[in-house]
Amino acid sequence: MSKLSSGSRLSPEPWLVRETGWQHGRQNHFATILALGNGTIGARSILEEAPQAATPGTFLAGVYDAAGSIVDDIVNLPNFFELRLFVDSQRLSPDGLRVAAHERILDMRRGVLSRRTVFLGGLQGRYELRTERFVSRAMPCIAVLRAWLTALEGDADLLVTGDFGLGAYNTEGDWEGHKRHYGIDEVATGPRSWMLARTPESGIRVGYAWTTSLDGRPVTEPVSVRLRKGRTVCVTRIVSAASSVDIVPPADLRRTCERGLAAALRRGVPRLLAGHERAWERLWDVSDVRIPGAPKLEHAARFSIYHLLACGTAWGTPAGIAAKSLSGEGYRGHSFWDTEIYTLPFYSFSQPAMARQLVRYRLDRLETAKRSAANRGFRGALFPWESGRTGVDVTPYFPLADRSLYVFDTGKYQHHITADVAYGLMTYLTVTGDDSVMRTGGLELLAETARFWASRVVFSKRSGRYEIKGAMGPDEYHPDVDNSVYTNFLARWNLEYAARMLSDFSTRDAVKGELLFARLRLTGAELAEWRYVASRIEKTNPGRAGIIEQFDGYFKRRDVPITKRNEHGMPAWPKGVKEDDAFKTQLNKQADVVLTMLMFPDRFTAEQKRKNFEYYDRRTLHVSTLSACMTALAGLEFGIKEYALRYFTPSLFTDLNDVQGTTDKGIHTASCGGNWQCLIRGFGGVAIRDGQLSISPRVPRAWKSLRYSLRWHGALLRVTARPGSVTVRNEGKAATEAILFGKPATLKPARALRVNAPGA
Ligand code: IFM
Repeated sequence: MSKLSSGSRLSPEPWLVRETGWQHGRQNHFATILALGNGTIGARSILEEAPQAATPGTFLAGVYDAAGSIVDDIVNLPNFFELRLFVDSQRLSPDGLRVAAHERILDMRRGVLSRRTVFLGGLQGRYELRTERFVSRAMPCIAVLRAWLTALEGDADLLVTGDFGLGAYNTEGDWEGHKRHYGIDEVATGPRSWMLARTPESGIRVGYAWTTSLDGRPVTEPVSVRLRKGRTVCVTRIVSAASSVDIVPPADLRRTCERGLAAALRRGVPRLLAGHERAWERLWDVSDVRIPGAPKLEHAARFSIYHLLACGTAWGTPAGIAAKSLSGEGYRGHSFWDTEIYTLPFYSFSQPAMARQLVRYRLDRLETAKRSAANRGFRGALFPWESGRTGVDVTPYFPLADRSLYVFDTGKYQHHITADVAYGLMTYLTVTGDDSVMRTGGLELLAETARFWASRVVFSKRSGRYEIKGAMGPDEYHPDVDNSVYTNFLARWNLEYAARMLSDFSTRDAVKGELLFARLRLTGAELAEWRYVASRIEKTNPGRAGIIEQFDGYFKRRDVPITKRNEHGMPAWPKGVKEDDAFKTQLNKQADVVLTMLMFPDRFTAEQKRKNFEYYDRRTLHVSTLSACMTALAGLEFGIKEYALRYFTPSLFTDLNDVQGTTDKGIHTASCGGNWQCLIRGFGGVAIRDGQLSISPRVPRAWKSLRYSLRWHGALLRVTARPGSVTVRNEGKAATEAILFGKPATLKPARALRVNAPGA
């Protein structure tokens, strides 16, 4: 048993997330927030006995299937953390026994979930069950569960089976019913059991190898033992799981799983645990954020970061990060613009190897995006609004009574995803300086996304400008609109950036440039065309009193005041308007104009930012968890602090407090990434100005300080921001330039530099 569970070295509270007391109705919320993962394996933390109505979730990154469903689902696989323990013939579970005490603790620092439950009932009164589990951060395919059972009041008969249910199913998509996305090809039980499964539609192979032991002896078939009063027995399960997404050729899958299991058994649980803890320690060393004067905020911030780390991987698994990470079936495990605009800044600044993998996920799907553009009659590449295994758009649709198909508007109109993907590439490149991605597909991606926009715009004789018709910005209440500000800005940026990067490349290396241009059938004239189109894309309409119209005709829609707030301090839905009718109004799900100003701060004046922020705040319901974090960040960057604080706290507690009521389906990773941006960009004052790192913190007095680390072009920078000053220590090997409170500074290796805020 680890030191933590024995209670001798309890981690300090700021690292713990607790479930105290058994609440049947909240079990799926806790299953999400206590979820474990290493980026390759994700496991929802339902109780080991899988009580009724629990929604288990065991996922391997990249394993999707569409059999029985309209689009890819991330496959819900057998839950290897399930335990079948029977005491005096009764299943040890809250379904049949009373729960006298129950607590689970996720130690975010170590990525370990521990549990203590005292059951009441059966013949001999009280039984104590303690468990500890982790998904190894050091070995991508390994998961470990240990359970200790003690009969507290008298002897009891214990029956342990070594197996777990092999019949998991997916439930996302109400109208499709339960879906079993794999069939078992082979299964063998013994001291070392294994199973091989296959997904029917996508043909992915999945393998597990595992052992279950009771006090060190393998459980090959159900074992009965007499449990003496006060004596503790220990059940250990070690699992090795992998899929053909990673293991090529798939024929090696069984061997790979067995080899993984053998290696884990050789190490033994204490060493596996120690290696796992060290790996988490290394991640936290760079990714942790400290707010000494605001422990509750620090705790919630750490929670966001924990979940970002739990779904990130640098192991090369060819998968993206899903909107709900690997912690639930929500959104069927699909990736959205959430990756590039919300989470990639965290990974780029904190775990660049994980960021690189996300960039690769898109680069590797460029050909599919090109086909998708062609299918819709455009040139270049159109990235999918929802992306799964192949990069084909997997936005759901469903059949209507008249046999037509209802396709979600989001997939039809949110073409801004294509520019978001290019923007994500820029973020990664600017922060890490790793231009190898440009030479291995990045430049091509920029060229094809620019081509898409050049063919997506239409020339208006009336205005003499290029327009983007039939689009949808991030505000999903207004589909099929013309000249969405966010879309137009991003398209313009995409065209300009692609032209600049490609012409810089060919200027730097004429020979390689020529080869690249030839391969892409690209000419200087095409770059000039992109620049021309970009300079003439319909400008935002600064209508009444400098307020920018979110899209053509927005001002003509009904203006409905938001007057009430809910218990989380978020706007309450105005009476008399149905959600389906929101498109007829100026009510927003999230504020596109504010987000645009945040992404292109230099294109707007301070007054424009304030006015537009206030105008749209009065009309934005923040129904998406992607909204509050960005609004808080905009509030900080635009100097409207009172708003920033109003939205920052509810956003930080999105999943801990289940602010939107959807956390049972999985963690909102975009919100986690947005919270990190709010802390580091907003309060920590980190910005990129003309490719340079700039740090001008805005730390509230009550926080005393904000401490964080950044990776910037390979250097590791430790930042201590205080109200009125910033100290940066460069732990890299080379000097690095930065702008601190507006002043250029050289950060020398192994030295700390302190700069005071002007006037401090
Ligand atoms: O990408 C988001 C979208 O902006 C709002 N609905 C949820 C999606 C996934 O998080």
